[in-house]
Amino acid sequence: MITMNEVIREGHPTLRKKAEPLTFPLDSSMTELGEELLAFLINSQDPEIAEKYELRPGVGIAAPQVDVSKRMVAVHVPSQDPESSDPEFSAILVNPKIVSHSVQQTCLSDGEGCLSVDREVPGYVPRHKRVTLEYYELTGEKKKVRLRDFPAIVVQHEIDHLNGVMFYDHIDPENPLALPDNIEVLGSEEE
Ligand code: NB4
Ligand code: NI
Repeated sequence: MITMNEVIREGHPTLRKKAEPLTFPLDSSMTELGEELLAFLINSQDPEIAEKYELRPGVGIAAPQVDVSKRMVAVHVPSQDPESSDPEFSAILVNPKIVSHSVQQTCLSDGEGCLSVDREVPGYVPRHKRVTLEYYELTGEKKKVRLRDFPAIVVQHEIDHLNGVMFYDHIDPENPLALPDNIEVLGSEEE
């Protein structure tokens, strides 16, 4: 089981490396890692399990964060509608790629955090509001999905990790709370 002990922190060189693409068929160690990354997110969102294992809640995690420099991430965004039990977007993404995106930008009103960053970094992180994402499932099946708003932001944060980019690289160092033109601020879902 992945816990915070497996998550590498700021300063670790792997977080600044460009991760390697995967080839199919995946070997079982990579399939297992994908499943473990998604299980970590689901566990981290369960208040009892999160407390017991001291997990920070997460909606996304990238393989480089557990020191595996490969292009794989997991995303688990629960439904905004508490009536619905199916998540808004939940997937293990292999070799994910944003193939097109809106000009319109968005950002979370409370900024972003990162499981690999043990401090608060204030400031808006501009993201594309809509993205078209191509990726492969663990089986090798190719997928293409359109995402917007929160799920799109999460996927952009995770793909950045595959390219050695941290969320605060996008914050305006002069004025962290400056809003670029053509940006919409999204009420953060962070509780
Ligand atoms: C990735 C996210 C940071 C901003 C905004 C938020 C949380 C993360 C990092 C965009 C992507 C992890 C991976 C949350 C969270 C909202 C939904 C459902 C019920 C609790 C959960 C809390 F956990 N960030 N954590 N940070 N990262 N919202 N939510 N809620 O996920 O570093 O690279 O369970
Ligand atoms: Ni992160």
